[in-house]
Amino acid sequence: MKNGIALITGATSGIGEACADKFFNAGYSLILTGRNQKRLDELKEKYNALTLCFDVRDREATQKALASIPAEMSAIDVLINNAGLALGLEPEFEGDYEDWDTMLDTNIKGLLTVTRTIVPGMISRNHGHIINIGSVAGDAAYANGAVYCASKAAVKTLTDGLRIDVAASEVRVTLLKPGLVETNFSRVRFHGDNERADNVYKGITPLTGADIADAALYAAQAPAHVQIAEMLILATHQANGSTIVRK
Ligand code: NDP
Ligand code: 8X3
Repeated sequence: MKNGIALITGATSGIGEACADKFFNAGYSLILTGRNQKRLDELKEKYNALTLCFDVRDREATQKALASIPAEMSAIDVLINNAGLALGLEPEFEGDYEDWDTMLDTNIKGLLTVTRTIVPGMISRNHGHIINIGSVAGDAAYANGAVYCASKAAVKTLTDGLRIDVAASEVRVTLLKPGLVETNFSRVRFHGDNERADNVYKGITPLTGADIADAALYAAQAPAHVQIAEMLILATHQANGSTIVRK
């Protein structure tokens, strides 16, 4: 049974990969994107997916890749804007300019380019669902994370704005705000320092990508008149972006 077509950005790892698995098992056909061609080849094989290799920071490459989706796969039902990252953890007055550019260009402008390219088709079909992956980090700044937090606050505002702009249509817009999820996120944040990354998840049972994928699928499968606007999903023993009680 085919449930529809889901396009998931950043599907080569973590939350995006878990969404691919969950949506595939729920009967969706998949369009999966990322920059890691090898991982995309593995996912193509595993899920019989259409895969697109591009960097969301490259607007032209993003538009070109999305324009290459064949007609039979182009009526996208669910877009999961997941590709994103944090880089560095230091005071705002000491942050790395390159890290800042990468976060802002990926988390904000990359998400906007994909949205701007895919949503017009949803509007013209009067059908579709955009699920943006924000973060608890977008609710309030935490120490040494201001730029990442700001990028996710922007995702929250862009999601709210999109929901307003499509409100006359049947298109739905959801923001998922995960807390601590054990993925490659911290390895990326700490530029490959695995020991430092592992410490992020010590003394607490973190969320998994599958936990977030469950929420995404729940939102996507809600009846057509139900719009899950926002979900904050935290690990038990995490109260917000900066309160984590470790055993
Ligand atoms: P991962 O590092 O495991 O996955 C990130 C994914 O994003 C990868 O598939 C990566 O693909 C893709 N990606 C990163 N940069 C780009 C880019 N420039 N162009 C295209 N794809 C890109 O981390 P998570 O799964 O944890 O992160 C997914 C999302 O969830 C992010 O938006 C993150 O901010 C958010 N989030 C994560 C939380 C956590 O605790 N882990 C909590 C809250 C939100 P590739 O390397 O192939 O390009
Ligand atoms: C990722 C969660 O708290 O590490 O967005 O910023 S956190």
